[in-house]
Amino acid sequence: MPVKQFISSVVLLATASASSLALASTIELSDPAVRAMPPGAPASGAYVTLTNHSDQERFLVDVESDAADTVEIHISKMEGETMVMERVPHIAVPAHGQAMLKPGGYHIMMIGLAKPFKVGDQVKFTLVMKNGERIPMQAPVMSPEQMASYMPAGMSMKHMDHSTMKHDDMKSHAGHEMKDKDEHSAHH
Ligand SMILES: [Cu+2]
Repeated sequence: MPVKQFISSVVLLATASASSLALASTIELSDPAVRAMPPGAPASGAYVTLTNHSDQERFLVDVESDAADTVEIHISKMEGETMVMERVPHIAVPAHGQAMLKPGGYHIMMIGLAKPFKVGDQVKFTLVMKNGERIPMQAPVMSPEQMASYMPAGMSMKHMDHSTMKHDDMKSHAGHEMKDKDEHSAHH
């Protein structure tokens, strides 16, 4: 690269980083969660919301963790009456948009757990993007009750499953969970 051009790109870079701290990572993670499983359970799932602050579509292509032998990106979907899971090659995060990994949809599948996940434990992951970026993530292990009401921020009812049965189910769970949480915090 000619020196002059090199200098101008350095200046550009410096300007960009001054105006935006997000230069290092344009992907923001929120609401990380790992599902607690009973001892002996062979697998569990992890969830997170990725927000893309850049003008380019980004792709989550891999997830690494020492907490399980195998970590894969999956999607859950209905096949007739049955919920099935499938491995996917990537999850797209649209420019200035979000990708939500959540129960019943995209998730991080952990198979062969190194040790049982206890509620409150923190599990470490590395999210690998298609452009080579590696994003560290730490996710708390959540109880079944917490998972029942787990809903990523910014997710509204209209984004959810449109079957009315599911809606009613979710609502009643959410209501129960509120009470459960209050009881929990009173005990602790
Ligand atoms: Cu799965």
